[in-house]
Amino acid sequence: MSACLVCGADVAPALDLGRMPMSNAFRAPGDSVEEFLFDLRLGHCVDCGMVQLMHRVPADAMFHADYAYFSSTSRGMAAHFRAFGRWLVEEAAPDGAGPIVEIGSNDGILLAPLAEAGETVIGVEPSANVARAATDRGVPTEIAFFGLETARRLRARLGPARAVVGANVTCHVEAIHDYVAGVAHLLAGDGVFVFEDPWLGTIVEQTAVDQIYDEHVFYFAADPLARLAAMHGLELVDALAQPVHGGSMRWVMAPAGRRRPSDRLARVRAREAGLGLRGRQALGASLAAFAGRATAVRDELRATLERLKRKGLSLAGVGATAKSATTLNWARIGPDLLDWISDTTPAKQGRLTPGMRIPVVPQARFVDGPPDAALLLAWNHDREIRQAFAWYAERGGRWITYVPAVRVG
Ligand code: DWN
Ligand code: SAH
Ligand code: ZN
Repeated sequence: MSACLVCGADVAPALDLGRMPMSNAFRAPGDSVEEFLFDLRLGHCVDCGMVQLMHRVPADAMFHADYAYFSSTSRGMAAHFRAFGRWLVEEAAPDGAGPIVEIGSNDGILLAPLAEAGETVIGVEPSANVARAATDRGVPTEIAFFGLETARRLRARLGPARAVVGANVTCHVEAIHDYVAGVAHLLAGDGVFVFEDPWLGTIVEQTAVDQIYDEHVFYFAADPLARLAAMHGLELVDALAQPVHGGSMRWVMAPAGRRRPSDRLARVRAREAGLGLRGRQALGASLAAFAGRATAVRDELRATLERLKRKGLSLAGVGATAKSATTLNWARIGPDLLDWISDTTPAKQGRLTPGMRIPVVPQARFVDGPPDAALLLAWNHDREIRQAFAWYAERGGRWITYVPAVRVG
């Protein structure tokens, strides 16, 4: 048992994925330093229901000046964030003075178009390398972990914020109370806190078990988030489903009593009830069923790759994602099965994947000499990748996917 990071009650175990490396700890070939491992274990709080990791990796071991994930590597995500920015300034926070503050702004994928449109923006990003990419494209960025201290500094300097926004960052923060207290302190009275993260509903429904990894400390659903908001004078007022990362949810919080909770939020709650995610007993049972399905998919994926390999097919992966650290290490898929994994991120190329140590190669390798079958590890960018590589399937190349189930195309 561990203590819930939100309410302090017991966390009941739901799924044990074993010893894992850090998901973005790509290694230099020949590096003999022993790899840091931790217990990747998912649980749910018996009181507030927050689904969370039972053991965490310290934030500064994951987010630093050699962070491997650059958000702007996907064109689909760039389009998503352009639309997100427009929605933010036109619909979510149309009026109000004060800056738009983005937490976890990475290489500026959301803020750059807003800055170009003349909005006052500032990013808060602890990973100095990706932050530098943002400042290089004109996005003012503070290199820091967001929390109450950073919020005080920003408010003193820039005034209360019209909007605080964060994509794929809130669920990453173990020190969640310091973080939400910072948001509450920084927001103007009529401001909004908008954040999107992978939604527990889709993870369970799609058996997307590889969304579970070190950086994802929390797996959000409405009830536990509403409780967290209330602990800081905020209120959960809206929820908008997003197609990105396999199925995310954009949540909106506002100072308590300032905005009427939407019908959309009520519908999301109803969907969560339908998926068995509300109430302790239902949640425990749903997560147990999810764990069973995830284990079956893992076994089938490994068996499928072994079968294709025995038939003499060459196999490789596409997308050295953080998620794939869970898939590959949990299923023990190594260089004996996958020759290499292609990835467009220069910071990952020439390195080995964490744990299983599969070489990461530039995408040109896939173009020059594609494998007989390709494991789509960046399955959340399925459409973008299949379109870019339409020639691959036309030439008889076979895509292997595993969310929600194993499929060889
Ligand atoms: O939450 C997080 C999300 C936003 O990003 C972070 N904790 C870490 C990271 O997770 P991920 O690595 O699982 O994210 P993606 O977006 O699935 O990563 C895609 C990877 O695939 C990148 O390394 C880029 C690469 N890629 C590629 O090689 N060819 C992507 C596309 C679209 C391509 O065509
Ligand atoms: N928002 C981008 C990046 C997501 S990756 C996107 O959606 O593509 C998560 C980012 O959050 C990383 O760049 C990481 O350095 C940053 N991060 C992690 N903890 C943080 C914290 N406490 N405050 C601000 N940023 C944080
Ligand atoms: Zn709790």
